[in-house]
Amino acid sequence: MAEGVILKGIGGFYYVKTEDGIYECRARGRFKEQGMTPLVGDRVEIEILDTEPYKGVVDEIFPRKNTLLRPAVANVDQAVLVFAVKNPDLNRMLLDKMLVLAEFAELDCLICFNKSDLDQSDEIEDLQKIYGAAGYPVIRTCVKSGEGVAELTDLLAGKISVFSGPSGVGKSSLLNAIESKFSLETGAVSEKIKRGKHTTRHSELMQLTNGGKVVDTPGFTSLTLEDIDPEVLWTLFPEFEKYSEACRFINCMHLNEPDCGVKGAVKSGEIDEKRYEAYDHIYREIMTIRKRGKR
Ligand SMILES: Nc1nc2c(ncn2[C@@H]2O[C@H](COP(=O)(O)OP(=O)(O)O)[C@@H](O)[C@H]2O)c(=O)[nH]1
Ligand SMILES: [Mg+2]
Ligand SMILES: [Zn+2]
Repeated sequence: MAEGVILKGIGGFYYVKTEDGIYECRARGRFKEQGMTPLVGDRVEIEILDTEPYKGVVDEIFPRKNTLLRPAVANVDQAVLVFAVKNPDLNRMLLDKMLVLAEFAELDCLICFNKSDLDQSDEIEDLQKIYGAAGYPVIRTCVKSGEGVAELTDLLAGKISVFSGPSGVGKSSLLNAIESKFSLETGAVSEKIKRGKHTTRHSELMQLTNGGKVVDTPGFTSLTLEDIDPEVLWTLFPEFEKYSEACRFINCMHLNEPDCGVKGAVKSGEIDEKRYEAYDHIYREIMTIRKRGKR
């Protein structure tokens, strides 16, 4: 017996990394009977069948900390949200939506503002203040100069991370800068769409030298916005919490209520206006989707 982590699953074989090496494993038939599919990221116990070459059987799947649907990965420790300030332009609404979904999935987030070489007006400095105040670690990176790459690498050590963010922000470039052995495809969006659209992709955990593991497929989905109860949406904006103590109403949603501590903090500049706007916007979006669903 040995314990390990599934790095890759393909055609009914699971590649399990253990202390002595990577075992090619089948899974016990009873998993299928139980409707259970081993996932990349699963911590498992295997029975060793052979060591020349390494072959085994997945015997037990340990309880999962979480499960993402797309990419299908278990036990993700953090989402690295990568955005650029320019090329493509920063889409803060998308960033805030991704943060809300990650908070809802109880996934830790790390925000990475890449392409700092294109940041002519010190926008990243302001963003570091805003998102730092919300409690998120924020780093500034540049693949061209190497700025922040070592810092990012350190933050990935020993964890399973998914990289997420719009196309073209430099996710693959950053990973290549972290581990030169990766040689992931990078480049203009239009070029990438042309290539192999129909090739089926199996997610895989790429191993970093420092013990970190990164999912090779960008994105994270487990839930959608309409799964979120609009009444608790505001709790997914961590920086609202302390100001909500000053609200007159205990069930204040910080929208139209009088004497609202959160709106007061927006007015005084303590809460970033755009973060509040994102809250208001997402709230209305959830309400619209829910009303449409009821008809
Ligand atoms: N100026 C600049 N360009 C970058 C930087 N990082 C990546 N790029 C470029 O941005 C484009 C998209 O990068 P890619 O890694 O494919 O983005 P992905 O779609 O997020 O994986 C490529 O042409 C990269 O060379 C950076 O820090 N600065
Ligand atoms: Mg990419
Ligand atoms: Zn309030």
